[in-house]
Amino acid sequence: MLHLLIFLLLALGDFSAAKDVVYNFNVTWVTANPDGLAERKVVGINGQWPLPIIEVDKGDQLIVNMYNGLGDKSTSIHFHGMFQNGTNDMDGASMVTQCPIPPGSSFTYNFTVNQHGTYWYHCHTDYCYPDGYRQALIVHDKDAYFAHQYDEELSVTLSDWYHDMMEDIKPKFMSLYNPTGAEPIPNAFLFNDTTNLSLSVKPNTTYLLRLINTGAFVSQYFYIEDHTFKIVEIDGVYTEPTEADTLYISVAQRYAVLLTTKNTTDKNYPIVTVADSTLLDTIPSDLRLNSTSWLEYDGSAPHPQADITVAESSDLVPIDDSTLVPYDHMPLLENPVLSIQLDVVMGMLDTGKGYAFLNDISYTAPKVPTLYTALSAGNQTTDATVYGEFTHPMVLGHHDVVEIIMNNNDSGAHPFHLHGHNFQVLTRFPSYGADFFELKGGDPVPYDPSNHSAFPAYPPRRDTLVLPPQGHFVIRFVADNPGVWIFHCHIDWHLAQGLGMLFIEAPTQLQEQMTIPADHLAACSAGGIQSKGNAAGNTEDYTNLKGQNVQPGWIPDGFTARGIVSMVFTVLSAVLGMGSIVLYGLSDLKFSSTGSTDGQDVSDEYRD
Ligand SMILES: *[C@@H]1O[C@H](CO)[C@@H](O)[C@H](O)[C@H]1NC(C)=O
Ligand SMILES: *[C@@H]1O[C@H](CO)[C@@H](O)[C@H](O)[C@H]1NC(C)=O
Ligand SMILES: *[C@@H]1O[C@H](CO)[C@@H](O)[C@H](O)[C@H]1NC(C)=O
Ligand SMILES: *[C@@H]1O[C@H](CO)[C@@H](O)[C@H](O)[C@H]1NC(C)=O
Ligand SMILES: *[C@@H]1O[C@H](CO)[C@@H](O)[C@H](O)[C@H]1NC(C)=O
Ligand SMILES: *[C@@H]1O[C@H](CO)[C@@H](O)[C@H](O)[C@H]1NC(C)=O
Ligand SMILES: *[C@@H]1O[C@H](CO)[C@@H](O)[C@H](O)[C@H]1NC(C)=O
Ligand SMILES: *[C@@H]1O[C@H](CO)[C@@H](O)[C@H](O)[C@H]1NC(C)=O
Ligand SMILES: *[C@@H]1O[C@H](CO)[C@@H](O)[C@H](O)[C@H]1NC(C)=O
Ligand SMILES: *[C@@H]1O[C@H](CO)[C@@H](O)[C@H](O)[C@H]1NC(C)=O
Ligand SMILES: *[C@@H]1O[C@H](CO)[C@@H](O)[C@H](O)[C@H]1NC(C)=O
Ligand SMILES: [Cu+2]
Repeated sequence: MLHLLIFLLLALGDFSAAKDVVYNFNVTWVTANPDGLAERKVVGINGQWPLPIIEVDKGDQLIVNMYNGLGDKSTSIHFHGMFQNGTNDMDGASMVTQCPIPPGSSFTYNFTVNQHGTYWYHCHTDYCYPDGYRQALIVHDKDAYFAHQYDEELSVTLSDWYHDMMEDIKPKFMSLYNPTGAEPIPNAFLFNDTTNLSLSVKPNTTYLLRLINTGAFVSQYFYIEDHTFKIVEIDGVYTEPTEADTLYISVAQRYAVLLTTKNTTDKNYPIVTVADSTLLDTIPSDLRLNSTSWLEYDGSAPHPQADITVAESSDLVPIDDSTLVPYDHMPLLENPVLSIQLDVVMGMLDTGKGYAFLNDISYTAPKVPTLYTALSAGNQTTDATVYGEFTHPMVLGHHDVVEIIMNNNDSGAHPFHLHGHNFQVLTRFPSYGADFFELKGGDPVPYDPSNHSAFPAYPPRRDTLVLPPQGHFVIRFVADNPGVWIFHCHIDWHLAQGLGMLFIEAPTQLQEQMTIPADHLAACSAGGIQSKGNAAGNTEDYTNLKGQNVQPGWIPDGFTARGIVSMVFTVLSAVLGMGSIVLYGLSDLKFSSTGSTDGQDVSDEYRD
């Protein structure tokens, strides 16, 4: 009787009842030439690239049946920004919530989408999405507060683009020849996976324009000449409508804006995207940092190039996302139970390569996906030890308010992303705008609890936030989503260098709600990876971490980074009995492992 009642209520209350939305993805290599400059292999789906946009309505069940037809590379899918509440096993992060899916294996992602707004999907396995495996995921919501304020919808991705394959870039990046960890410089910047695109618009019409940075590295500024717009959503969170003319969109961030077109159709207007050149160590003379696309009112009228008046990208003044107000006015979370302070540091270890650290840990993937450790550890699941030292695990209590203080000791901006949650942004220094880069290369200004801007009553929430060079931010969230969630810099190079850590959230509750589907376990077997045991793969004694993957050793006291590089070269030349070194193929040799007496260095494999 009760069931019948509930059924009737559901049926009457909602005319567009939740439905299953099924996608079948056959993932294979295809070729593409999105910038017109170089044809290359990219990851395609069902023989196509650009990839299909996933579109669902709020409340739908999304089912993606994926077959890995790449032949030579493992993969996975992360649905960026989806909370995966109750479905942590569908989060897609390799060696965190699943085994990488080896070639020839199938895997089903299946979860309920109880969110709305602008998201994206991308693979989350050892350097893979910059090869093209990324696209928009849109959750339509007929109940959005602005649903009746627009006529049409447009969605556009921005991204950096490399002409070389990740498998070719990776060994040069994590290499003795790149001890400072300089990030590979993209070859181009794409606007919706192409260049010189015209968006045809009607006059006197309001568009909901969704913008998603699906890049691997570089943030981009966005503006439209002689137009303003109203921000209504950031990272899936509706905001009070806020007028703006310029946005700064880091990789993984999303904005949805209402754009009303002009009443006249005599001109076309440049849509300008400008790459944040402060992130680039060098700027090749042939790299076009700014790109012009067009808001096209009349296809036969001229399409002028953007008139960029500022000399440096950092002179553009974007709206400060930390000042936006969420439409639901969720109040500031008070009295955190746990406050975690993290310092971002970049440096070298004794392999002579560049790494990234939160405090002194460079995230190193475990031998068993951490979710599977949490599920198989019995009552030891709440003991952080079982997850290993180098996954940087932090166990969170169910419903605890958690605060994270991030201090940046590095001169790069880092867009940090938390899986499974939005977080409130309490404060950030310096703020977006003219001063954002003012500390770059100088002394870090860590967060001072006795000297900060007043926390907003209704802090903005999002899932990816930019940490300014040498600056800081403070965020809070509620641990109301049992699961293993990775918190990491979304610059793919930095994640590969270890700029991440794990939250093991309410693992006891997680054990009660989760059973791993058979195809997920089969992916482990097919890849020769255990689906039980602690971080070292020990299934008998979960507190014995012997054999765990470890980060490389510290450079011994008294050695400078420069010294270690020349020592590595000396040792190599001695070992090889050569005066001059043949460069090819040496980049993966290691000369010592002082910090890994009973462990195994996994400096480059499955760090993300
Ligand atoms: C995937 O696509 C490839 C190439 O078109 C094809 O050979 C293969 O049979 C497809 N596999 C599946 C499971 O659809
Ligand atoms: C886009 O325009 C630029 C500059 O006019 C040109 O160099 C480039 O080849 C164009 N891209 C494509 C894909 O045609
Ligand atoms: C998806 O998950 C739901 C809820 O757990 C389940 O009822 C359904 O059978 C699953 N569908 C597929 C295709 O796995
Ligand atoms: C952007 O590209 C996607 C797929 O490639 C397409 O579906 C979408 O319509 C494009 N957006 C615009 C505004 O043209
Ligand atoms: C613009 O559209 C509004 C309603 O959509 C209409 O009232 C108005 O007359 C239009 N203006 C022009 C100049 O077309
Ligand atoms: C278009 O015309 C309408 C009605 O005349 C006016 O209210 C509106 O402000 C105009 N829109 C723009 C963008 O100029
Ligand atoms: C825009 O691009 C042109 C050509 O690459 C360059 O000369 C100019 O400095 C760029 N401006 C900015 C602000 O990046
Ligand atoms: C980061 O910089 C601050 C201020 O200079 C310093 O106190 C702190 O020890 C540094 N953190 C690490 C992990 O090196
Ligand atoms: C965990 O379980 C074991 C046996 O199942 C029991 O002996 C032990 O006391 C439990 N430990 C805790 C901390 O509850
Ligand atoms: C408070 O913090 C700001 C920004 O970090 C700094 O400029 C100022 O000097 C600090 N004031 C005091 C009294 O420490
Ligand atoms: C997850 O769902 C529970 C209710 O089942 C809810 O209390 C909690 O707020 C949700 N968390 C997130 C992050 O969606
Ligand atoms: Cu980073």
